[in-house]
Amino acid sequence: MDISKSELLFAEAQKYIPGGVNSPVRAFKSVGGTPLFIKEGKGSKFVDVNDNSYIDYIGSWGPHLFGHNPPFITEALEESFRKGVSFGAPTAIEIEMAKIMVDLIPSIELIRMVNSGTEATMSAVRAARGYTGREKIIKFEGCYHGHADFFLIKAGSGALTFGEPTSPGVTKGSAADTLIADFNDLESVQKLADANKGEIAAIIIEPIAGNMGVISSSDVFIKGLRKLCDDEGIVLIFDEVMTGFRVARGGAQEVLGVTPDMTTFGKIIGGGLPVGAYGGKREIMNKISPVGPVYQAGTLSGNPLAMAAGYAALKQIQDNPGIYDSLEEKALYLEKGFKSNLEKLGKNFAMNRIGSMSCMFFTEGEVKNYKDAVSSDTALYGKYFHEMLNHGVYLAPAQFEAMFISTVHSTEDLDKTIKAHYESLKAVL
Ligand code: KE4
Repeated sequence: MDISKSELLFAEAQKYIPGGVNSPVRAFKSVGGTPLFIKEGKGSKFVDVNDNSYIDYIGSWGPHLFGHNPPFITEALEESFRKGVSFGAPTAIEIEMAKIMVDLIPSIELIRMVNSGTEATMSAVRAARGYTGREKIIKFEGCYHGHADFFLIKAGSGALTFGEPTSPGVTKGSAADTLIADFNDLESVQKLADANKGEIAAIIIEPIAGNMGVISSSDVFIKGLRKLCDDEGIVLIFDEVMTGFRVARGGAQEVLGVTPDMTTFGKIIGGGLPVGAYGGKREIMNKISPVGPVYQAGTLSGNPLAMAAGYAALKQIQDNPGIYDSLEEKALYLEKGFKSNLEKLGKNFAMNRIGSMSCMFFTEGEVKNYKDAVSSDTALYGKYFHEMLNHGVYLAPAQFEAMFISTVHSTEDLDKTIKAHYESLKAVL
């Protein structure tokens, strides 16, 4: 496959941008080879600068629930940008956006728009610290909550992929208040709570993790976590930047049947534009400036252009709850195809899937926690990734990520992907 134009652009990009990319996971570092420069997307596919077309399963790392450039989002953008893209003053569409989020997520009483998932999670933690007057937080090894200093300790996603789960540049001071527990291990949380009585402001978790590959909380664990937070007066924050409006209309909190005190969002709620949000109980959110003393701000927060795209996406979700049945059908079809291939090849690689978010791990047996996940053969994943690319299927360029299906992935796309999956595994095994 000719990728010469991407090679030229990548060489040029590295002269001006660290690693030639504006976000590390795009650099293909863990799978090797040259990152493909994409020039346009349409529906379930996008095309690189050498006009190679791919069925896209990253969907911009989650935002494209409806595929690339769905008409209702492009039309909303066209109508909006002619009136001005940002005013730095309140606009009516910000109320519509907040209202629809409150309507769709029962645990949200008040919500604040920001510009990324990172901003959402760091602001939620600050709100919890301001509300409780406590300083420590608990996060889980392998979970990724964006790149705020105090999260980059044993983090997932790119931090895990590049083997720097604890990033240089994060000071001992900012790391000191971050305690690490083990995902799906309630005892590891209880131990930290007992050892830090009355000092823990919040526990932040990806209730269905997507940054160490896909791993769901067990029922016992997540319900135990809710009870522990109630008993200890700890704010429970669900980081649903990836799972919000992805795994169900009500997100992971609907799938798991557990109500957090706060939730963070991103990705899908921006319809592909930079939007994040954090929200939850009124008594916590009323701590946020200007109504409360906890400061948080953003020049472009809630700007009308991003709100237009995000609102169009959420309106589509609100008006068409049936899309989640269709997403489930497509994802189940693909999962069955993959599992049948694995059987034919005599491999029982772990496959975890919740709704239209899934991951196949290059390790045999079940993957139920971080330790299981990191037993995966990442080198083999890299070879598989490139084989799939050569078959016109674009997956996450790293084992510890998720694969996303959109409402516009056709049966033809899925059949082509299942075939490519079989050929690729046969070639690398
Ligand atoms: P952003 O700041 O990248 O918008 O969101 C950070 C974030 C927070 N919480 C969760 C659960 C997330 O998955 C993310 C971002 N996800 C990664 C993909 N695993 C973004 C891809 C990238 O870093 O380029």
